Amino acid sequence: MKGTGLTLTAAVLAFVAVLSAVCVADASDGASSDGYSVYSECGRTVGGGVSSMVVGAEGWSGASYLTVDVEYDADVMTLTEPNVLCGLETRVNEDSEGLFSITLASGARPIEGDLFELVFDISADAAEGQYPMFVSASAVGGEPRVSSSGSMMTVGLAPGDVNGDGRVSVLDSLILRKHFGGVPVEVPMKNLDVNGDGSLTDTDSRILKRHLAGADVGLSDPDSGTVMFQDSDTAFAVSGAFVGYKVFLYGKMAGKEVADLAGTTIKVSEDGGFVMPAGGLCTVTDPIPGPVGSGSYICLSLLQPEGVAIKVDGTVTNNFIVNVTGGSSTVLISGASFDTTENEGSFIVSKEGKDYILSCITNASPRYSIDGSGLSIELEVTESLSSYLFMLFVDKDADLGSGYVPAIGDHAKYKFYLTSTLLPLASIDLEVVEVHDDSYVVAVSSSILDGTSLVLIPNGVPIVAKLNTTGMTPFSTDKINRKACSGYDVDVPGLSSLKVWVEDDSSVVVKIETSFNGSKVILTLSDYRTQGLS
Ligand SMILES: [Ca+2]
Ligand SMILES: [Ca+2]
Repeated sequence: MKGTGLTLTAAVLAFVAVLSAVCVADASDGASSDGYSVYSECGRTVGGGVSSMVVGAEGWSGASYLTVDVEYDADVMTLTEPNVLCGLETRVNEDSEGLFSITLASGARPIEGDLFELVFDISADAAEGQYPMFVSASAVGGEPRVSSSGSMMTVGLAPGDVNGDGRVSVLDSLILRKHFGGVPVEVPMKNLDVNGDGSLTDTDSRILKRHLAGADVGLSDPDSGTVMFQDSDTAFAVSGAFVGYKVFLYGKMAGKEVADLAGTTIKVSEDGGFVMPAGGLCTVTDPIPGPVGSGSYICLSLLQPEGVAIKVDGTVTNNFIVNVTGGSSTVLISGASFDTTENEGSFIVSKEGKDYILSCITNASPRYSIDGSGLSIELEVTESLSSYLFMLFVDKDADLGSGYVPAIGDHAKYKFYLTSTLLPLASIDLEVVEVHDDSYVVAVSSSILDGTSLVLIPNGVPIVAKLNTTGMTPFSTDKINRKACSGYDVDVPGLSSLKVWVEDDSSVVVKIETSFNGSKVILTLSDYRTQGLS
């Protein structure tokens, strides 16, 4: 059907430009001096017990949404439930072994304070010690911001915690009293040795009683310390490691060199643990590969023909934001035959006798290859939310751009809404600022970013679109922006529904409603002025 891809084309290009502009600013190191951070606090339990972690955020004003990743040691703990602690709308992006990722939308409220709690079952054979829990956050809205930090999950008894519930309380004292009164108790005998001198005596009971009465008997937790992790570009701190306790590095952190403040190497034992030195600060100096410090990218496909599948890193995706753990990502498009064109990033996609042009727009150093399994796109994703891949499938017979000749000063105001994401309604303003023989330059500004970016658009892609409705029957007549409009159902292969409203006197498309991957896309043209529209 002629013209059906047009409005999507112009405004979606603009939308992608907006998103890419969101991401061009230099990555921040998330230092607290910038005024925004994530924090976390972990509980304490014994092997076989349950513990939790609370994650919160401070100072992300202006962020439309915040994606928070938590990385943990899946060999030692199992995430049993996430509990949202704030009134924000949330979406879980990933909940797999060792990685939990959630996105929170600000709505009308700031993203501030305690955000969510994660509850973990600790393995019964977990070694006593402390396990770093890494937290990283990235925001969209306002300036691009990324911050990382973390805290320690402690496995093992606090001195005086006789029943191993993570707290020193009157319950512990009661167990000791039972034991010394000759009543059998169900806790390991070593737990009763409150002062750790190897024997069970009245002294243990007395020390605990005095501690609970508020006396300083040396039962408080040891001094806590901080492990500084050196990411590829940034340093971030994981706090709450107790001096003299063993800290376990795991996964990608395992085997990294650790040094104390003076730069002296600290011995890491075979189990991956090292003892937190006096003074309470040490550094892990090797760069640590993701997910902490690695990327997410925006992956958007529109007008995908039916039967054409897109897999990201081996998984069918309908995620708008894709999290990458290794810095690189592979997108595989299958279910059709593919051919190259003269332009890198443009392909002919043939499906059931019909040809489409696929345009890929990305800033992530793509490497394209076509083989028996389909079209593969390898991407290098460098910073959180700084990368994007946009794929647009257009019917090869569609007549793009007829009737529009760009002129300086032409402008169009779009509003874009995608129900499956947490992005708020975005307004996107376009203004033509330069005109060349085969392309024109549009200044793009939007409600979801600061400043203006310049985007080069081929002359074939119009700033506003017209739809020739000759012979079509409207399903409705409406007033949109105080102008008489008619709505039409437009038949497009691969799209279950596409509704288009055009102005009766100009045939300009002012509203389009469709869906892809189960979410509704609504695009409206709220205001425009063109000089060369025939
Ligand atoms: Ca206790
Ligand atoms: Ca004792």
